[in-house]
Amino acid sequence: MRKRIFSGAQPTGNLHIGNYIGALRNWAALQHEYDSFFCVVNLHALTATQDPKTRREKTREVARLYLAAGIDPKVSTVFVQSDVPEHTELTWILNCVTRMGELERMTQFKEKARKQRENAGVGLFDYPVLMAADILLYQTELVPVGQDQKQHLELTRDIAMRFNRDYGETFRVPEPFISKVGARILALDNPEKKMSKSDENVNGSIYLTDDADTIRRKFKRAVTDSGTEIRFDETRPAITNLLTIYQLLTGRTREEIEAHFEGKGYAQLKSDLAEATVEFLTPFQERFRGISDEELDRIFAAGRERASEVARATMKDVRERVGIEGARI
Ligand code: AQP
Repeated sequence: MRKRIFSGAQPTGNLHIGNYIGALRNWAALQHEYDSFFCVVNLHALTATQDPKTRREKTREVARLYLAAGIDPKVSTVFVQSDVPEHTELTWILNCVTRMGELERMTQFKEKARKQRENAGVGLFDYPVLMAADILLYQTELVPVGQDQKQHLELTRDIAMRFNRDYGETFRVPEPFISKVGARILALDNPEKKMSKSDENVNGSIYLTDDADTIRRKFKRAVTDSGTEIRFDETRPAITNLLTIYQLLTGRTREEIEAHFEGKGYAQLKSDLAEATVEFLTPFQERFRGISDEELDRIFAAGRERASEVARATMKDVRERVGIEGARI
């Protein structure tokens, strides 16, 4: 039996190269080694303001981006979260073993709630429990995510261990898979924060659907550090961020890259990085556009069937463990 991985992205906006480098790229690489489940987490997207039509369209767009990134639906299970109602059922049960204090400590909630002020919803607060349900439902061993999801993963592990302790061995306790390089791609306009879909300033992110001119313009405007040398240096986050994107999109080593840019200026780095990104995204976007609606419908239907099979088996066990299997004595 192959070990299992689960991961997902929210269809809340345009996926950016941070999502690709921190998550999708690893999913595509790991899928041949693991029994893989990749979900478009549209129930998570309900925590953000979005009209239903856009949410529907973005759900399909995100799945197309998974496929364009190399996720092979013949190898991996690709599905939509709301197609498998066990996600919400398990969330309720896990809510009852999760502490308020644990959720209050989640930094993503604190940051997002600060932006939404008094309008922050209960769903936003409960987001990490839905995420725990997503993962535990599939008896997941490994969760490939970006650095920003590490805290949520730790909470998922705590919830699984507490449930297992209280009700008996039920869930596998998952491990995070966070790559050493590229797990936190920074915003181009502000290297103090991560590249983010929900960022109001679109110039901070390179979206996977951006055209060549937009990519060139955004990199040209990117913030740099003081100094002139072009090398990987943690004390200079803006340049290191640009070099990391270059490294991961071209597959060149750090040594090769530093040698290539020796004696050159920031303008050259930005221009070479823009061309490397265009070169990477051109075939990516062709694949994205080449996926028909019919093909996507077939992928979702097959994904729903396979995901439901696993989810139902876990929920049957969970219901029995907690004593809510109904009057079927
Ligand atoms: N800047 C990033 N660098 C590396 N990885 C990242 N991820 C997100 N931002 C970066 C990873 O992408 C996966 C999907 O993200 P998500 O849909 O769960 O959304 P998120 O983590 O909340 O971050 P986003 O995409 O910027 O969205 P918003 O702005 O809505 O919060 C995850 O594995 C994530 O770690």
